Amino acid sequence: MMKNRRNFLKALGALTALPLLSFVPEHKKKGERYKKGLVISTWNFGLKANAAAAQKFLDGRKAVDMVEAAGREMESDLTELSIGLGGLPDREGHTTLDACIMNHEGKAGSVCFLEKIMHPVSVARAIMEKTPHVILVGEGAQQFAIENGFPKDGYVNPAAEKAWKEWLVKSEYKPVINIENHDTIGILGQDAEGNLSGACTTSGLAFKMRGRVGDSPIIGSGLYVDNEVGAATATGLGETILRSCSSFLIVELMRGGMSPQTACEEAIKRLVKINEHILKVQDYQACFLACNTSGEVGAYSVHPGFTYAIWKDGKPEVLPAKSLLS
Ligand code: SD4
Repeated sequence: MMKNRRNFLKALGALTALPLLSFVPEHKKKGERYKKGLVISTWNFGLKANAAAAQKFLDGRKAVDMVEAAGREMESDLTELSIGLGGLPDREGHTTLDACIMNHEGKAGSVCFLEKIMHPVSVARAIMEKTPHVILVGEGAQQFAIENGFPKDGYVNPAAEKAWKEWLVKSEYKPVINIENHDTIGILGQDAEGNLSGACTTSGLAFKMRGRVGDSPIIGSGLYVDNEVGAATATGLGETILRSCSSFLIVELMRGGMSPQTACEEAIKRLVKINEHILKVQDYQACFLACNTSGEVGAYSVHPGFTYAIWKDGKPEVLPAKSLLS
């Protein structure tokens, strides 16, 4: 009787262990963290940003330094129409900036609707490191930036001003997909200890309503990092991404066992579903980029045309992402 009971319990134990075993997340099965240096960022211009991050890696710096350097590199380019002070303005002619950063300890900082400050990504980092808060916006964010040594800068990009004046003629607001005026930069980096960080910086949608904030500075939408699992970032029409908390979703899907590629694909399908009553899928673009702790990478978008830059094992490359629609 006793022996039968023992056998029964043993069999039961084996049975219950089976499904558990089959649900061991992929990143745990592989075990090893990637430590040879990884930087991925959105769009072709990510190549330049990655080079700045790679230099930090080679100097022995942390992932958070790598991603911040990449963001700053793009913000310093005042000819860039979608990032930093050179970015296209809102419908009233003001360039307003959104950025965020998240490190391997789950600390995050974000700045929204910031005006006349050259390096929003560094302001976001200062918020993360020097305040008990996560997000500062507008006037308060600018005040914090100035108090923390970021100079006020009234630069106006003549090309952005000209485009705004042309837009004013019709004042038609149309979020255009892809085209060649690249977009937001989202950067994910992994350092020599295998730790992950991410950053995102943008001037947001061109000719947006004054005060509009997109997904890019919102932790969980435009960026998310969980050092146990992986990281994700987004670009595209922010409203679609905000409604679906995409970067957090991608990390959670990876936690459940999906590869970064499958997680990005699943998150795009979810985004399209969530937005189906609001927008026609032909009318917007959304794009995701992700990596896990083992250094595997995924990228996917709604429409073709999304590219990403990768720096891995010392090799820089730009690659096209697959897309849901053709
Ligand atoms: C926003 N996601 O403000 C940003 C813009 C962008 O591709 O990434 N466009 O909505």
